[in-house]
Amino acid sequence: MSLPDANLPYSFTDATHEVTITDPRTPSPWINYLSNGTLHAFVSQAGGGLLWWKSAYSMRLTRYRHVVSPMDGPGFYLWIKDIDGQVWSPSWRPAMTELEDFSCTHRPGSTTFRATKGNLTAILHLWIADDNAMVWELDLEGQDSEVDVFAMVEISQMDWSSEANWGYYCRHMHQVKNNPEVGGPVYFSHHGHHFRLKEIPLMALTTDGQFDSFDGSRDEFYGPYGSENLPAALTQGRCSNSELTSGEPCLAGHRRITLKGGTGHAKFFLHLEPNTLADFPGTLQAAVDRAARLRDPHWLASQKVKSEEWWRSRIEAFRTDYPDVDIARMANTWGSLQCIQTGRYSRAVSASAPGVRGVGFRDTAQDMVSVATMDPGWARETLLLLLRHQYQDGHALHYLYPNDPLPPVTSVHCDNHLWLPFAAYAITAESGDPTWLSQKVPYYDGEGEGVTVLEHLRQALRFTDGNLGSHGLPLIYRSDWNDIIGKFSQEGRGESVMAAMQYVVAAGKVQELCGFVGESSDEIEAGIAKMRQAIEQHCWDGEWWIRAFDDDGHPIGSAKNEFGKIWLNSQTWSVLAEVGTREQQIQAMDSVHRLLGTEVGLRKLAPGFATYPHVTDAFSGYGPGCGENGAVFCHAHAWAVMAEAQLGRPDQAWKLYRQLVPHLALQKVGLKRYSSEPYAFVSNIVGPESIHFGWANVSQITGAATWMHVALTQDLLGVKARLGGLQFSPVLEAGVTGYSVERVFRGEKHRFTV
Ligand code: IFM
Repeated sequence: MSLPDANLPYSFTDATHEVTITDPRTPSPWINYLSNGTLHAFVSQAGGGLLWWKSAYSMRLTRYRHVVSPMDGPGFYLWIKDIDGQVWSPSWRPAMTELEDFSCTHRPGSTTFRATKGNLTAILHLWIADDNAMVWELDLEGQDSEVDVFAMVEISQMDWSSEANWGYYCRHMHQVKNNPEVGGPVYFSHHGHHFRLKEIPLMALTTDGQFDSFDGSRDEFYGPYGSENLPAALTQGRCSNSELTSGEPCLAGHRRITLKGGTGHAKFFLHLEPNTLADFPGTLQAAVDRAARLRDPHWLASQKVKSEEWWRSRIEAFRTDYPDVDIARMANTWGSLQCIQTGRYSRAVSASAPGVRGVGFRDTAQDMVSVATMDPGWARETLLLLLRHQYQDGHALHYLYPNDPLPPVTSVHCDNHLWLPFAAYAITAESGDPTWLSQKVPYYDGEGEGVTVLEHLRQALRFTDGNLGSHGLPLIYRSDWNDIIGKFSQEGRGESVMAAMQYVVAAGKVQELCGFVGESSDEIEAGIAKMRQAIEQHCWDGEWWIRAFDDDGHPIGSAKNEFGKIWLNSQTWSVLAEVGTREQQIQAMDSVHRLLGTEVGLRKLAPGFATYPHVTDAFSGYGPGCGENGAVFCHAHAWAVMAEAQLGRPDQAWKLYRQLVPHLALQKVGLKRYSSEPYAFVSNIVGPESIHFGWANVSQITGAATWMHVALTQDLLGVKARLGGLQFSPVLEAGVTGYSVERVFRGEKHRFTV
């Protein structure tokens, strides 16, 4: 590990929830998400990014090439040709001209670039309006002169997979035409291979003035062998006014801006109209109307207020003045912001993930635990959606595609359904309203109106009760929370200790909910007692809990094993489930620190399986120290923070929380090696068994977001929503003499002070 970076290329402004990046050459794209709930984008510190509508799988509006080199493009491109003929971009890319000054500021819901070249400063502000538009606001400051500005996006074929498979044919199905009434180039596709053909939106690029030239053909804009750094349009000083009926589309618009009194301004709107095929003339008219609305400065200002208020009200539902700035920053801004992103996108879309993955059942159920604290209505609607994907026998789908007519992933996992009670409890506690528990929801394979929410939860427990192995523990099926655990149960007899412990916690929550509405829970109590006994009787290994039994009843996660002797989750969950004696729980957690601890967090297991890969084992692709096989797994690490807090060991708990704070971890590892954003948790950090130890990867889209935020705000800072009201039980660390928390709960702001 290298020494802390003295000159980090970023800084935080906590009062306004901002991070400002001052060097665009970050080791990987450092992104921000922009959204109005249906139109979404991510944008990197260098202007790379993707715009999509509802589904990042099927409705990708602009193009982004994930995980290719050179990285991070295309995106929301803007070039300036100044009075001296210099070509540059306020986001540095795509021109990549050296800038005298550069910054990119990400904040909830918007990103601002500020760059200076010579006498000219450009400020480009990107956000998404409720009115189905991505808004680019450009302000120029400098001497009075004329400046040529070019805004451009490459258009995708909407569906990630069919673009890859059929793009070379379907390129003949695009059209871009200039439409003076709309006020710019308009794109439409009759993409025959698209499975949502009828919904393909029409897209337009318009502006608050008039375009001097435009392009609809990407290849005309760049020119043959032209580069993103210096497109032909920039060399020419204007676009070619190309329209397109076949080829690679873009929406490009050029304006000559006159700076008067030292300032110049332009706005660009990238907007869409859904369901174009259903009524083409009507859709075109809608685009004309929308463009007119967006050009109205009062309308646009009201849209901006609306957007800012949406983000502010959720982010500021929790505030603390905790004396450690790194902690307060995570609690007040970045923790909750990332929970909103994971709540929205499950684990599907980021600069490295193309969005094809759908909504993970277990992932989203967990994400709703944190979303509930900011927006219980959203969490409730999402949970109802998940319940509609639970089978009558109690188990649930693994992945669903609520935004796409795609077949769901139906593999059976022993944990998916067991996450439902966690979200249901959080939602009920947050609202204090028991009535929704009696709402009827159909089963995925059922008929009629279905059963109540509470009955769905009971049925989830019954599935586990009815599917136990020879030690009385849940049969693993395809996996438990841990994707690779199924490798030990390929003949279907393996059992999961983690799922057993998770069951105990989940059942406890359902039991409380039953009490809340006056229903009996004797059946649940019996189930808990039986499971607890099975764990205590069969799963203690001497110094820690085993993790599973394989098909032949051999323990996995035992000192007797050569690889994977100890696994993190069965130790942490023994504490969360309160199984075994307190001495056993403490001994298990002490073993965790001794055998799984690294400078940057806890490994999921150790030692990593050096037997990988093995041809008969479909799950064994990870090298030791990587991914599921012994990396620091941040999602699982969060449960260790909670476990230590619940054990009443503040020093351990706070140390573990701080280890993963991205800004602190990055400094410890070194910027280049760590690579990911200093303001978002990652899924995993490569462990010490690998030469890449310290590389933080799969950023943004991780269950660590929810659980690290829960660990901090609820288990450490101590504000927990319970069915009976708010509970304040802080876990104080040495040296901290006091702090306050403000928490919006059931419509009122509450203040707690230590
Ligand atoms: O729990 C899973 C999750 O569903 C997908 N990513 C990895 C996690 C751990 O295996």
